[in-house]
Amino acid sequence: MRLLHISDLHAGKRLYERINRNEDLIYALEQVYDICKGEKVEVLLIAGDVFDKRNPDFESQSLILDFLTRVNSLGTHILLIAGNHDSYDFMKIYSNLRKLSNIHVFDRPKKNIEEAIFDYKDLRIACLPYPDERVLTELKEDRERSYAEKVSQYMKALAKKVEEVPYGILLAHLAVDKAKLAGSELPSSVMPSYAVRADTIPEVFKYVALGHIHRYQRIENAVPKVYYSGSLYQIDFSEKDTEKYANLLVLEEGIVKVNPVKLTLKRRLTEVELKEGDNIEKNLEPFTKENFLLKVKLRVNMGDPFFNIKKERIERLLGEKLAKLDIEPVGVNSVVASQQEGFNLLDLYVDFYNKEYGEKPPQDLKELLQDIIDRVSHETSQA
Ligand SMILES: [Mn+2]
Repeated sequence: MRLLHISDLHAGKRLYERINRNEDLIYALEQVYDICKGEKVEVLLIAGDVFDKRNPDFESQSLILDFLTRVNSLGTHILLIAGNHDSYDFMKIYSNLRKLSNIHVFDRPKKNIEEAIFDYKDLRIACLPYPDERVLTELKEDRERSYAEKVSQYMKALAKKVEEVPYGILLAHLAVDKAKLAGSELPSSVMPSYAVRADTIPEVFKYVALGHIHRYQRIENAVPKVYYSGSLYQIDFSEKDTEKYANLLVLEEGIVKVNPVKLTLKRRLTEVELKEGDNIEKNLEPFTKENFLLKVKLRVNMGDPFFNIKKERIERLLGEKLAKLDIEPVGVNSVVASQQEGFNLLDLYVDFYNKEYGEKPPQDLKELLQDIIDRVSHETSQA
């Protein structure tokens, strides 16, 4: 039997409020659909953060519903839990889908453990939607235990339910300690009392499908196979240059084999730094051909008279591919300094031209510029 584990779809995500990422999500979901079809996946596990916001816009709702119903039409069962970005009450609306399909939505952690269990053939999946601290407290008032301890306790109760079955699986949305965050090799900076200790994940689970952390990884210091499948596309620049996966699980002879399937990206997020004197066209040209979203860091001397021209050239060259232009000023007082040292505009231009084109400007261009400078200084001195 084959299962597929994905998470962190973040439908409705916008970068800098301006760039709608739904086309990146649709591109990824198309691949997920193809895997479900091609590999004859029987159960699709979606480990939370389906939507980016608590009140998703209509376009995002429509694309999610379209995806869920299409996968359902393949005969694949879908298990979906709420993440911290999702609203419990909103996901509760989706839980009605099970009445007319094989789409099973678990909107919040349940007091009655039975309601968190899904059975299918020799498979039993225990579902733990994002355990919000408030909900956790409602389940059991316990001032002695920390948040992480309460979550561990809840996992233990779920584990008891899967003891008797060949394949017990946990589907959860939470932060586990020692997990690596996207875009960083450093371990999770989540407060210790909020990160669930990996060594408290019950070993009775044959596989633990996690959502929350956007970087694909196996949690090494846990006994069972514990995986974050990661987000389906690079959600923001903290995930730049990272690869994305769906985790294909093959259940055979009592064990779960894990086969990550690499996803291709609609748009790759990357960062470019342009230093003073770098050739803008030459440095940005590789990114103009393929599908990128770029953050450009422009280090600029604040006295640079060509600052606006440089900015416009970058904007013109990249068009919609430019997600953000960060200006990093260097040497704020350099204009004053350069004047004191006897630099003039013509020298600055010659210097700039030389750096940009690798040669001195032609004589007639220099004469033209000198003429303009002379006329301007003449006009202004009369004012
Ligand atoms: Mn997320």
